[in-house]
Amino acid sequence: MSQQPQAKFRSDYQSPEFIISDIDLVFDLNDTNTLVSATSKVQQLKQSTDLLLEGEGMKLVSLKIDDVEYSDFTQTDTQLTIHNVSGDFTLTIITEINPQENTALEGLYKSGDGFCTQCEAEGFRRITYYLDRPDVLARFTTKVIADKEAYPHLLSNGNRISQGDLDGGKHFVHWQDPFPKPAYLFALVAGNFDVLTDTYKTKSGRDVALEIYVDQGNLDRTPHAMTSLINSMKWDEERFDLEYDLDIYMIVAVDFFNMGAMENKGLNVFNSKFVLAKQETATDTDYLGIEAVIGHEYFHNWTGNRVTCRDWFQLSLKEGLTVFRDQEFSSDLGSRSVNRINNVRIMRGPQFAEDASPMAHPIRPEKVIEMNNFYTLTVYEKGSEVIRMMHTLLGEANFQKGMKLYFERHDGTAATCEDFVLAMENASGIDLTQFRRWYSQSGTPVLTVSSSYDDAKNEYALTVKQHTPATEDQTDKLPLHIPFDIELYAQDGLVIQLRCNNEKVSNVLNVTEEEQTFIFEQVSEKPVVSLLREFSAPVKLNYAYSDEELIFLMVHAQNDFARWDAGQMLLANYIRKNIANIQDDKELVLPQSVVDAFRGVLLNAELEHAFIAEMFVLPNHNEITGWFDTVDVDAIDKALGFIKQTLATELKDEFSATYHSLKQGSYSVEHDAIGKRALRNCSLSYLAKTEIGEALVEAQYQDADNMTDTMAAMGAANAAELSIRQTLMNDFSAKWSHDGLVMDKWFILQGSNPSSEALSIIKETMNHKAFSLKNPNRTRSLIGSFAGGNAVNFHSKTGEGYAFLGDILIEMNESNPQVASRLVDPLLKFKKYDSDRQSLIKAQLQRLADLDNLAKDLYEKVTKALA
Ligand code: B3K
Ligand code: ZN
Repeated sequence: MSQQPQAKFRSDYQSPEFIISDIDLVFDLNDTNTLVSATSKVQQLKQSTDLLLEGEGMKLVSLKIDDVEYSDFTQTDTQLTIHNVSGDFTLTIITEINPQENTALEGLYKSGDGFCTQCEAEGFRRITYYLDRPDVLARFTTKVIADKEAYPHLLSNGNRISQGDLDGGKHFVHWQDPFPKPAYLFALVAGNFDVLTDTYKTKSGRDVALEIYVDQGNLDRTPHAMTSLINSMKWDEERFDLEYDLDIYMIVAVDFFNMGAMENKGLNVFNSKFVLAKQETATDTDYLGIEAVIGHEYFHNWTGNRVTCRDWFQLSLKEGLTVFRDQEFSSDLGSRSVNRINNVRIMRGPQFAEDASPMAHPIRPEKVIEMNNFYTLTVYEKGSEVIRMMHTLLGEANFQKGMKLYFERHDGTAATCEDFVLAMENASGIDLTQFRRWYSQSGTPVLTVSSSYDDAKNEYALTVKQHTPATEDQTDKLPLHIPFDIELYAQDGLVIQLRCNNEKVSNVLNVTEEEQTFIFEQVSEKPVVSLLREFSAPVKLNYAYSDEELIFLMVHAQNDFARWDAGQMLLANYIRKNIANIQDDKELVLPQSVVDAFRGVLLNAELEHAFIAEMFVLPNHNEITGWFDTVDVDAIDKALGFIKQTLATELKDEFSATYHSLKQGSYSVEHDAIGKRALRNCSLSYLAKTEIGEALVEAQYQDADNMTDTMAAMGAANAAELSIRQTLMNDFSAKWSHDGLVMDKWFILQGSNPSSEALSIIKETMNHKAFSLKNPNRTRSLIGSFAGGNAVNFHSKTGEGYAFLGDILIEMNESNPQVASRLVDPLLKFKKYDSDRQSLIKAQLQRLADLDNLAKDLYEKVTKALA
């Protein structure tokens, strides 16, 4: 490395020395040389007479103060300092940028034939020199000029105030956003699109124009996004009493995008993956993902845009809260238990893994080199769990009072996580002093619980110990305030009311100390306890459940989540046991009682179909990795294979009956129809492991009239390594090669191919005409699924998997460091593996560290891992 990137610390926050209240932007769009003129009203707030502006990768064409050329400035690669300025003044800067060459997809870039922007976190500084920090809020006007034929649609934030034709075949549209905003919420899009329009009447009676812009020819894949948007607007009014505030809401789908989507004020830019869907091209999971992401970006309009973040360390203020809101939205519209199960899987798998990795950080990080590295599962998903815990502690009514107070206090400003907690505390009167530690402490707490029953006194005691192991960023951990939701059951399955000190008490226990004992009275028989119901806190639970107790809970627990969790714990016990058996060369076991418990679930007509399907999803490789200090990749794979095979063989008749009974007529995305397909396809994935599988898979592939069923057939063939696999793969590729978004599904199957030939097939696949490392979706599908979802092949003892990823990362370090920095994650966790694998992985990290142009995204992660 030539120059070492510098870290920023949360504790160093200083309010701005200058602010910008208004900015007028003019863009003259050209592929390789776009001119940007920015006229800002600047105000000096502190003593300093040096105005420091951020700016990277562009040419400064001219600089004026109060309309007069000004030359008293100095420049570095990343900053422009204007000297000797004070009071109020107008600053006009003209810069030249090259969108065509912008492969990092930050700032202004070309996606296909169109132009678009991505400014969060620090992309605006690639457009013009600016106070690019979230606590500087300005009113923006934006005039976009471009060739009229190539770019008939010119979009930016806010409302259209004028438009017209210009010389040379150009035209312009002028936009004004009345809401002051930080630069990261700025957006511009230009292109030739098809548009789906609709209107929404807000509950106070205002009409909002809704417009979804997609590449030409894609209009038939747009209605679901529109429905999701309308549902989001309605839901936010009903549940949070929040209304939309502009006259127009636009969504643009683009093919080249580093993340899912972006909540720019009034003009969301979306990865086309989260907009486009029709039954022939999108799976049910895609449909649900679109609903969730459209909701998420819409909900940001209040939690993120109207109240934004003071500094980037506060990112979870908007992200944790908005994820909580989108999870509630999906749960209110669909199945609450299935949503909860899937969110908990993300926590227990990749989030727990992140918290145990060199990148461990609290939901409000203390130290950042590259902000884009902190759009993490910890900030988002654990951040949402922290909001959820407050919701659990306060209850819905108090939580909503807290939201009201938060908006009363902070609307139109840039706030902190502390501001949010204080509003919740003040509105509810509930003391959150200790709870605040969740914001500053990283790592996953472990709750170790033991119980005893005193039949002379009719008392049941639960002793709860909490311990948070040291993480790479933080050694000393304090006890947290953990809402611990429990329930007691009598042998007949009836719920036992919890009583302490002669009073009924809530199911949510307040665990606040390192060790605490809760004694429950009037418990007339030895109960079965259901612990950590609804995953009431993001912790690991240790409790010595017997098989009988877990099977009891699978049948009798009052809520679906607790039943699912009991099933998962039962499976976990046998996965662990069989991993040990494999290592000790012993026979593998899955008792009949366990098989019968799962048979009971499959045959239970009272359960939701989608829920039954979830019961049969085994913990995945990544989640299991988290249970061990040192991982035996091959043993995990064998143990999982054995359990899947045993359930498939033993329950073949039941799966077969389920499969045949759930065939549906016409396709619909109603939740019930999705549930039926989920269970039918879950049955297929098990049946694929039996002798009747191949024929069923082939027939389903041929008959399918929707992508869910097609992919289920292909996924089953892939996972079970059926001989039909290659035929199906060829057929699919011949049919869909023209459509990158659909081909992503095929690339994922190639990347996660369990065959020992996988790596050479993947290398060959990189030459497929639909593949390109320049497109983040393609890259994530093929390379991401290999590194993150094909453990046996990626961790092959030869080290070839690691070297392959190393090569890709070296290439992407230059073209798109943000995407490279996501792909590197599996390499960071090398401490989990045996010493041979550790040195092979470290050699790849070292190759990266030795690059003299290592981008700060990778620099931050690689140096942390190697430290
Ligand atoms: N706020 C954006 C994420 C921006 C990521 C920048 N690297 C999307 C979202 O969370 O809604
Ligand atoms: Zn978000």
